[in-house]
Amino acid sequence: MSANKKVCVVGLGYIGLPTASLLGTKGFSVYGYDVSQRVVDTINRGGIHIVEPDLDILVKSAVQSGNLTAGLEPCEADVFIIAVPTPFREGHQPDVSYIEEATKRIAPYVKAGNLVILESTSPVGTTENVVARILREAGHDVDEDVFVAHCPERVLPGRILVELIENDRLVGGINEASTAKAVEFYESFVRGDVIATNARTAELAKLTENAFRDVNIAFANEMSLICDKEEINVGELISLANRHPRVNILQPGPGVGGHCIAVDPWFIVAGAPDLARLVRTAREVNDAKPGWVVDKVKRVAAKFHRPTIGCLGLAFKADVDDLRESPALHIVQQLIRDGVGEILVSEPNLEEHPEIPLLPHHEVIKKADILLLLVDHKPFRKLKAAELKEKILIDTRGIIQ
Ligand code: SAJ
Repeated sequence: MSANKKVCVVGLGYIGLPTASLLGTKGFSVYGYDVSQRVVDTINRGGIHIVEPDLDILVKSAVQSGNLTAGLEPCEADVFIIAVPTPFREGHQPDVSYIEEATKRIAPYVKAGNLVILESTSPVGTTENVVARILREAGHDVDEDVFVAHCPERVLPGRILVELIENDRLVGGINEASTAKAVEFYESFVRGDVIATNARTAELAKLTENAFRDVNIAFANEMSLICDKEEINVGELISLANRHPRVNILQPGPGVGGHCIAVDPWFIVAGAPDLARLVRTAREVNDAKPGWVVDKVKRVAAKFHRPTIGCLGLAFKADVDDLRESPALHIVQQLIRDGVGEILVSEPNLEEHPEIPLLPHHEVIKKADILLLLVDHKPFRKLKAAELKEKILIDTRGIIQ
């Protein structure tokens, strides 16, 4: 597929905006469609509304070159990329309403020969039963002249721009012609391998990747509870076990957060509730970890008369400002709600939080009786056990030596 093709990216969030700006600097003419006036205005000014390394430079250059514009209505294009959220509803049931709405909105602009790609992480069957179905209902011949494929995004927040180019991509069409069209499109800008499959396999492969990571972290978190009981250092334990050539255990923490790993495994469970026993249990183990941390802090705090508890970190993981599903945030809010001492908080990646006052970390450390390390942000990784020896340290990430 040659450059100068027109691409309409639907949803300018964590995946859509980096993808749109990248394509804009690779010679495509890109139009980003989003429902938020604020997002559209920010991008058209060459600015960004999310934090991601180097994204500001890329968006600015794509906008200044005239290859990226944004608006509140879809437009005609050769390729449509849907990159909208797929959260879950009550009972951990997948919510594909954003995909439905996005497909309905673009349907009047789709023409014969166009390629429609779903990048949003989706339950098995969504590409066929939601996207292709809605296009069919709108009168398009998706078996003949409109091509529909799933190409799940697989980029790690914090490394999005690198991984968009370098990662291998899975491309699964609803038929062979759709797969071939989508492979040709991704091969025009991806350096990793572009691997052809069908839509359902691509959907489940993406869910499987995140569920695998969740299960591995759940194992580490379970070992951390066992080590706490046995008075064994879990970090040392895991690093010793990982010396085995076929063992690779991830790190325990205060729980698993973010909008991907804490969500996507539930889509597997929802599709096969009787079969996905391990996947469900891993989610439960990881979801129980914040409560365990709160209980541990309470047990330690009970030895003081109204202690000052210094909490280091609020984000869902290191070196991001993203608070979605953040276990650190849940823990801090619970400690505040339960009136466990005086809570002081530092989050170096945020200027402010609407409910929780933030302080510089050296101030929090200085005043704290109990220091609760929740996120392994860069400035916290520099802390040494020797300089904190006056404090009672609860290091949920095991980074302070
Ligand atoms: N975490 C641990 N221990 C670890 C690793 C992570 O407790 O050893 C925690 C983190 O602190 C965080 C959560 O897990 O709370 C998730 O963080 P993450 O860095 O593992 O993953 P995400 O959610 O930022 O991105 C994942 C990635 N998936 C995989 O690595 C298989 C990314 O490639 C996907 O594109 C992304 O989900 C997505 O969008 O689905």
